[in-house]
Amino acid sequence: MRPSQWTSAVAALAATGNAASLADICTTPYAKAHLPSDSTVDGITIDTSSVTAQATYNVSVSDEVMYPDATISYCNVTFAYSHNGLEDQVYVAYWLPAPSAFQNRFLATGGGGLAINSGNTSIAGGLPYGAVAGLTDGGFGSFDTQWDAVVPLANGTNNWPAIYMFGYQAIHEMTLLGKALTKNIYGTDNSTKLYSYYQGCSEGGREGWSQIQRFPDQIDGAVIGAPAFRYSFQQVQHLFSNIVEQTLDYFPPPCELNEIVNLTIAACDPMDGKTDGVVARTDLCKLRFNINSTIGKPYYCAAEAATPFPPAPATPAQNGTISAKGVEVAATILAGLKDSEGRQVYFSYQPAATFADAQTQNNSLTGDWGLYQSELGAEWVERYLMLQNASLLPTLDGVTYDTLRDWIVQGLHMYADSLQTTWPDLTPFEQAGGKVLHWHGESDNSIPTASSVRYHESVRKVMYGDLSYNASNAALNEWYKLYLVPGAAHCSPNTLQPNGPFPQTNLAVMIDWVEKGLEPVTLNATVLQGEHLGENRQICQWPLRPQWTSNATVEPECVYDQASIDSWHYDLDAIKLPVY
Ligand SMILES: *[C@@H]1O[C@H](CO)[C@@H](O)[C@H](O)[C@H]1NC(C)=O
Ligand SMILES: *[C@@H]1O[C@H](CO)[C@@H](O)[C@H](O)[C@H]1NC(C)=O
Ligand SMILES: *[C@@H]1O[C@H](CO)[C@@H](O)[C@H](O)[C@H]1NC(C)=O
Ligand SMILES: *[C@@H]1O[C@H](CO)[C@@H](O)[C@H](O)[C@H]1NC(C)=O
Ligand SMILES: *[C@@H]1O[C@H](CO)[C@@H](O)[C@H](O)[C@H]1NC(C)=O
Ligand SMILES: *[C@@H]1O[C@H](CO)[C@@H](O)[C@H](O)[C@H]1NC(C)=O
Ligand SMILES: *[C@@H]1O[C@H](CO)[C@@H](O)[C@H](O)[C@H]1NC(C)=O
Ligand SMILES: *[C@@H]1O[C@H](CO)[C@@H](O)[C@H](O)[C@H]1NC(C)=O
Ligand SMILES: *[C@@H]1O[C@H](CO)[C@@H](O)[C@H](O)[C@H]1NC(C)=O
Ligand SMILES: *[C@@H]1O[C@H](CO)[C@@H](O)[C@H](O)[C@H]1NC(C)=O
Ligand SMILES: *[C@@H]1O[C@H](CO)[C@@H](O)[C@H](O)[C@H]1NC(C)=O
Ligand SMILES: *[C@@H]1O[C@H](CO)[C@@H](O)[C@H](O)[C@H]1NC(C)=O
Ligand SMILES: [Ca+2]
Repeated sequence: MRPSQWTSAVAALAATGNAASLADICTTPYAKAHLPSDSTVDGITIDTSSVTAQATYNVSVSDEVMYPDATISYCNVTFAYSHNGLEDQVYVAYWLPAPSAFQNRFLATGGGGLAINSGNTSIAGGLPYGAVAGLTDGGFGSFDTQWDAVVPLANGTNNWPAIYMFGYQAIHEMTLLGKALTKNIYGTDNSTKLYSYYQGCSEGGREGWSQIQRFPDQIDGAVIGAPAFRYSFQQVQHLFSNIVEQTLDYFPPPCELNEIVNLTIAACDPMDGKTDGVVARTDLCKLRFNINSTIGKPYYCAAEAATPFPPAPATPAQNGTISAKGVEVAATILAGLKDSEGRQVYFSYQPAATFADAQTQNNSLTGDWGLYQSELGAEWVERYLMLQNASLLPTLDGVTYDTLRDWIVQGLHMYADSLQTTWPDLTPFEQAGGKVLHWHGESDNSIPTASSVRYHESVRKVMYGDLSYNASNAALNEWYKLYLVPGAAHCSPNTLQPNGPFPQTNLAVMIDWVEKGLEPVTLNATVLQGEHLGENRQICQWPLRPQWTSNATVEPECVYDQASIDSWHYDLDAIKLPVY
């Protein structure tokens, strides 16, 4: 094409709402001319002067766990809007593929911890699939500002708009605006369906459920990992291990608990039928492994520097033998929170997960190990329940299992309609044709794997309670499938179980399901580290559990095992109302 033909081609395409290249659409005037209208979201005003558009070409993304390696080019379009009546400013960012790469897809993304977005990580995951992807800053001040920077407004005064923005509103608005922007930019005609997806893990997983539960028409397919939902329980759970240590008055050197984990992995690995370093059946481990057998075994760890995430202080070299007290701490943590009357309040991580919340602190003055506050748990109580502008509690003195129970109930009262995110009746979403792939690492050390099992079970009972167990699971699994990922840690592969599979291609699987009707049975996964790097694996669909017939077999049989299924369910008899 000669330059003059090029120009007229662009003009012709532009006239129909299309454009020829990434450069053509990636200008501020073009983005401004194709903004969504204010009426896309009730009660907002878009600041047209805030629009930016910047193109990036041929950037490589690699070693991501939520999508395979790729080279992507995109236009980053950002703009701000405000809520009428509030003097706020919310920024959204969208990464748009070149028109030739666009495949009629939109992907909403979320964050992790107290961040409402994942920076440039999750948003890049749409580009390999020709999707526009979006994120929001929640109105918290900048794309890098976390939610806790704006809560409370002052000591004792909650920032309710920010609570609801984080809870569900910001992702909802970003999704509506993103879908409208996408249609405008690419000139999608009204008869062409724009497929809409969500992908996120941890807090990002909770955000995904927050949308499905409230906005049934918004998302065609959601890929949800290890969601931080049942929020009031989940956040207090982070403090439980510290209170076990305080109650039992024993503060294990981290190495002691790490060796208990290593011995647990070694003992429970073969229970799934294949000795490969992966505990694919933590349920059998829970039923059969006696953790007391680790007492007296030696441990040694070299000195280590502090790490920012997960946050952990520096540790000196540790050399000793596993004590009965150390094992009692581990066993009490694994049994889950019980109140002083012995009633179950919540449940814990699976055996073979590391004891991340049980972190103790070396006192360099006394040389002893002592109490440390698990940050997410402590901040939840101090900032969001006590409404104090601080990230740690002043002290854990006097805090008991009953205190933790009461904090859970208090959080339930305060945030049942904003953060809890366990509404179990998904009938509207199901009737709109929505689909969910929900996955959770079986060795997750931050969000109990049983938390996902409980929610799947709650939805099953609420929606299909009049059917038999098998018939109701079959009905539910037609559109909402749960997969427990053998050996996987929190939203990531696990260095302690490197041969485990990881479902890196979830979005591709979901797209095939939504757009081609290819319903997954086992979940596609890949080994992402170690000697089997790159090999394909399949993951069994809940409630079936993996079992290998020999060391040489690559794929498991997916078996029905009632005792195993039962081991995932808890009667939370300390809480006198349904806990979904
Ligand atoms: C991006 O890569 C493609 C294919 O290799 C190449 O044709 C193009 O020139 C590159 N673009 C830029 C801006 O480097
Ligand atoms: C994300 O940001 C990092 C750090 O600035 C940069 O190295 C990386 O290339 C960015 N990724 C993408 C896909 O733009
Ligand atoms: C998109 O561009 C804006 C404005 O330049 C920038 O602040 C933001 O970090 C970018 N977002 C991403 C996810 O790259
Ligand atoms: C909360 O404390 C931080 C310092 O930790 C301070 O920067 C911020 O201004 C305080 N916010 C309020 C509302 O007092
Ligand atoms: C699409 O539908 C909207 C409202 O339903 C209408 O205003 C608009 O003209 C239609 N666009 C096209 C290209 O048909
Ligand atoms: C546990 O095993 C891992 C290797 O799988 C090793 O790096 C670590 O040092 C072990 N921990 C202890 C306490 O021995
Ligand atoms: C499987 O492999 C482990 C070691 O990798 C070995 O100890 C075990 O005997 C093997 N099991 C069978 C049935 O061959
Ligand atoms: C482990 O040992 C403790 C005493 O140290 C005992 O109370 C407990 O019952 C033992 N657990 C098992 C499963 O044997
Ligand atoms: C650990 O302590 C034991 C007994 O004191 C000693 O024999 C061993 O050498 C020590 N190991 C290391 C690595 O320091
Ligand atoms: C704690 O640190 C101090 C100083 O680094 C050291 O002397 C002491 O042995 C450590 N305590 C333990 C239990 O390792
Ligand atoms: C707010 O509460 C925090 C934690 O209790 C305290 O450190 C801070 O000084 C208080 N701020 C004001 C303005 O009172
Ligand atoms: C399944 O995973 C393999 C890598 O293990 C990948 O090559 C393949 O494309 C994936 N299938 C789907 C449907 O995404
Ligand atoms: Ca195994």
